[in-house]
Amino acid sequence: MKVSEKLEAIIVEAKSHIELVKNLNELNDAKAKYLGKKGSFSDVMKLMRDLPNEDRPMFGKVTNEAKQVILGYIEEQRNILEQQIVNEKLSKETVDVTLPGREFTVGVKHILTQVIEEMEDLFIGMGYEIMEGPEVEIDEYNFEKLNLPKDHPARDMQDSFYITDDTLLRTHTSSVQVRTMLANKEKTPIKIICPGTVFRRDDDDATHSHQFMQIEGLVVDEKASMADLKGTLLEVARKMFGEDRKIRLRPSYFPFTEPSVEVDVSCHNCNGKGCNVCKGTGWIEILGSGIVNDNVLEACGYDSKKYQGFAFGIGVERMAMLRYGINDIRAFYTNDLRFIKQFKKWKKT
Ligand code: 2U9
Repeated sequence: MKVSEKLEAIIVEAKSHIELVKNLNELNDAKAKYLGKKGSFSDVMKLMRDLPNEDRPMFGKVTNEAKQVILGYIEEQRNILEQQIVNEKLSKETVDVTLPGREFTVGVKHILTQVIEEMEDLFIGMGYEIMEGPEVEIDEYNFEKLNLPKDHPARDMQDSFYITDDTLLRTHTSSVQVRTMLANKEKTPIKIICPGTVFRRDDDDATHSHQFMQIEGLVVDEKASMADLKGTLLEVARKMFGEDRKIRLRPSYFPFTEPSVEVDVSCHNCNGKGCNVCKGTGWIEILGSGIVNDNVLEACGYDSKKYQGFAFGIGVERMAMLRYGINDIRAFYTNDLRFIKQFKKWKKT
């Protein structure tokens, strides 16, 4: 058989073989069978040894051309097989657009944050500004400017965490009101609320915590009266406990206000008839307030003959406990998701 016929036979065989190859491994085997060291082409190349020198270039040329043809078949088949692999992968990875979407977790603001933000909205609507201040405070701003001189017995009402003789963890956010007045010296009106964390030495139990949150408010103007205070407190009570609520004021004592009052709201559970929430009285105590003591106005740089003010203090935890029927203050701080998640879908009724 002539060389050209041999090559032709190899090409025909290789073509039909390669076309039937089903995967890349088989394709590599086929390549070795025809073009490898021990393959069909090596056998043909051995014939070159017996050829006269002048015929060798032509021999080389034809065998090389035949080799290129087979390599072409191999590459063609490789493309087909690789495309098949891609197609198979794609068909397995198809997206079923009818499947329900994956639910992802949406966080919820802590209930104390929600209550604070709600109160902030209310007060911003009434023209108040929100002020913040440091949690580590000096004795002068936490007590002395608020008519609580050193060794005054009323300091016992707010057992404190002292850091040095003159610095402590603030026992109320009133120190922020003091700072605001000192920074504004007789500028009026002052109309602020001061939300924040406060600290008092206490044994923790279901109703006491050594750390809790307050929103305190202060208005100072030439005519900021008890009537203004009462109207403001009624807004707070209604915002927190419903539009039908009433309030009543009872005389009380705070060193920084004179006169001072304790504020009760008509029970939101029984509408004032008497139930276990209001202990049968129809009223629930929600906050303390009063007319700013003249000594405080003077100590903070305001002429008490010209200016008058009112102030109030709201315990945020207490407010939330009453509103949602929470009976253990520690639930706010232990971060049990079963507690926290309950306030996700709450809507005001
Ligand atoms: C200035 C002048 C007066 C703030 C006030 C209360 C009454 C009050 C309590 C409520 C519950 C504290 O969180 S609580 O335990 N607060 O009853 N706070 S008047 O009076 C001020 C504050 C600042 C310059």
